[in-house]
Amino acid sequence: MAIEPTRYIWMDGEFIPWDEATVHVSVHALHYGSNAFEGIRAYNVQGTPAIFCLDAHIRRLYDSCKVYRMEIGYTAEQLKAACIETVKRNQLPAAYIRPLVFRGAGTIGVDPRPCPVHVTIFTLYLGRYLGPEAVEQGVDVCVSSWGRMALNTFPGSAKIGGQYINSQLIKMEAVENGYAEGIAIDSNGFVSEGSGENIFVIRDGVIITPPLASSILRGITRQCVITLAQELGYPVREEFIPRETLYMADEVFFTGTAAEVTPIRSIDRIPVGEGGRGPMTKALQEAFFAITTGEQEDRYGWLTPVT
Ligand code: PPE
Repeated sequence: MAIEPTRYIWMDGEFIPWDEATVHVSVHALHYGSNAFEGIRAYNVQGTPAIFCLDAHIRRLYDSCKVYRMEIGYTAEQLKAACIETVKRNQLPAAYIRPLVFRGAGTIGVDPRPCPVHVTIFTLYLGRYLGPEAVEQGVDVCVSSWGRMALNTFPGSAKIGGQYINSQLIKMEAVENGYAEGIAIDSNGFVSEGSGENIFVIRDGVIITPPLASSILRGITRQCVITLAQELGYPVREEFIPRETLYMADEVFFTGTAAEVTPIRSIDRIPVGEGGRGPMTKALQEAFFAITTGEQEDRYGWLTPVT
């Protein structure tokens, strides 16, 4: 997604013009990947922007920072208010919000603790992540030759910039080979997730998704989809998933803030089910989009209106 500048960026407590939100080349995060971030959507809900799962995203940001000993100098309430205000000031009807906590300039050396912690939030317009037709037609993906990091190498459920170097390898390889996305295998040989999405597999009406112990990010859309599946009466289980389960599935789909609910229509050129979007995936998408468009009531309190 190409970045189209918006007007204001929140940086360390103040709104500044887009072009002024710069850093020095010596910042620790640039050298060592020491940053935590979130990707949050604001949907256009019947004409008013509303931020999706703001509390859960801000909570995860604090969780990620805690693991890496980054002290955020603001309360969660302050950061939530800043996200709301950034969308408002940029007059966006819908947006992708990117809060970023990073280690600034101070020392050169691996230990980040002498470096100050900065917090910034910018917003962008964002359309469909995996292409405009992806949500209806589904995407063609591969199993990556790059594995997801082992549990004792990186904390997979912390959303840390440096860890996305692994995602970059997965994504580049997939795109170079003509696929929309790659699926990583965990260090025990089980299915983990896409470079920027969680994965769900359906067979005989049962939905399965990898557990946190498969080095996945604790996806917020993943949790929403589990909730909606349960409401629809679909059995959902968190289970270790062997690779071949992907090829034998009736339906497979990705979830993520950017990807939303995206069907997978083929894996390694093997069609998934009939090779398009399956009926349960469609029902889950409809339930999801009914909330994000405001067609149905926000019965789980997922939306924070920007007023
Ligand atoms: N796994 C990974 C590795 C991941 O990056 C994401 C989000 C997810 C799962 C889904 O998590 P959630 O958004 O909470 O449902 N990826 C974000 C960044 C994508 C990007 O290209 O940047 C996102 O979707 O915003």
